[in-house]
Amino acid sequence: MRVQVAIIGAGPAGLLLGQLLHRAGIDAIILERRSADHVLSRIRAGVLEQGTVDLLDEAGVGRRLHAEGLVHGGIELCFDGQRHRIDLQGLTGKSVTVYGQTEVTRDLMDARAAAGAETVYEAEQVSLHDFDGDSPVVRYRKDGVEHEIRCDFIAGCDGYHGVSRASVPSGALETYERIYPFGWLGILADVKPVSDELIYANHERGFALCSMRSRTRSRYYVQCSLDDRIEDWPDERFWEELKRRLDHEAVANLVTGPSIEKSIAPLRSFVAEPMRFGRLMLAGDAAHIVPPTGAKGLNLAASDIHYLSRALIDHYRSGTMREIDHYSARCLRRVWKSVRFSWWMTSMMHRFPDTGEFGQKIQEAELDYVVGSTAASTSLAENYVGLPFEV
Ligand code: RFL
Ligand code: PHB
Repeated sequence: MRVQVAIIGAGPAGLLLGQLLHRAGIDAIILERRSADHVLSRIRAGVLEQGTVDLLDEAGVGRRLHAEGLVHGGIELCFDGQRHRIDLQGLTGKSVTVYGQTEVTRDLMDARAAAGAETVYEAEQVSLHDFDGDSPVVRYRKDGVEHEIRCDFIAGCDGYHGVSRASVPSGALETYERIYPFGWLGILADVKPVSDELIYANHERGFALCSMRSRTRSRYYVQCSLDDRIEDWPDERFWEELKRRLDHEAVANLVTGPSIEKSIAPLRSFVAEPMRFGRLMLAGDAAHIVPPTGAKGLNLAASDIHYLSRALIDHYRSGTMREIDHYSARCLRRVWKSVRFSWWMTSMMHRFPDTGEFGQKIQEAELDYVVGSTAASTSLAENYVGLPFEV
């Protein structure tokens, strides 16, 4: 079989690219290792930047997002027992939308099915070949049968553990990494959120985050040890720990209930450069990972797809590689700014085992400065709502 673009991975990056290309009349196939139900069962991101919302509108999948998404004009930072609001809307003129990654993925899957575009789920042993020349090839197995796809380009949207980045010859990629000495334990529960806006809490027992998926479904996280296992955290222990890390008002308003999902995620920053190797372009988590503290992972995947879809559309209109040639550098300028912001938010909000008294005093001064200075809160707000896409 022959297509113009072979997309590896049906996460938000791959599905969004597929939709934007489909609308531009470019034909693409998506190969996904897992089943559609498995992809939809992963509870991940919850906060969308305006640029991501605009891109989802452009892809024609914004209807439910606008009907059900919660528009938030601020976030709260909690430390020393007090909450401080960062007025995102007042400081930047922009807001964010709370709408789960699961819902974004479902909307994109539905649109793809309605368009009759092909996605192969449970594609096994996907392998990438000849992308350093003009005619890349992708092979995979499905139900015991070998398949081969010839294409013009391969989009590697298969996440951090995917095959795309791993197929680039060692030595052609430079990687940068920071592993944080803790994880996040997250739970989802069908209870009313504790507050109308997200609360990011710095407490001596560790970080906590109060988020939500809707007016009746809450998502909460606490910083945990990398050695912790889910079995160590029955619901009662989670709720007790969360309460200890929040202010009195939040504790009084917190509604608890049985968890419907519980998971532990390690935190890391990672970037692979460049993001293009011949006719293979990496996008989203396949190229970079950020700790979730800045809510940037899904949004970065979307901004990569913004640049990649434009570069591919330009290629098929102009017959040149001029935009493809700029793809990696354009993405990386924005990626590194989000990597910096996510690292900074993580450093400011968590307890690190080796901080020491001096480090602790610096963290307290930083928090006090951020909420007390308009310049500093504007900088946080500008990054949180999302830096503009470059042209
Ligand atoms: P994904 O979502 O990992 O999708 C990649 C897909 O590729 C498939 N795949 C393969 N397919 C074929 N062949 C292979 N060999 C393959 N190997 C893998 C996988 O099965 C999968 O379906 O990557 P993508 O599309 O780049 O999307 C990235 C986002 O999922 C990720 O950045 C966010 O979830 C990060 N993140 C957050 N981002 C935000 O913007 N805001 C948030 O509030 C936010 N919160 C979070 C998060 C991530 C978290 N975890 C668990 C990592 C909270 C958490 C707890
Ligand atoms: C979430 O709702 O899952 C969420 C929100 C904000 C973050 C990270 C995760 O910074």
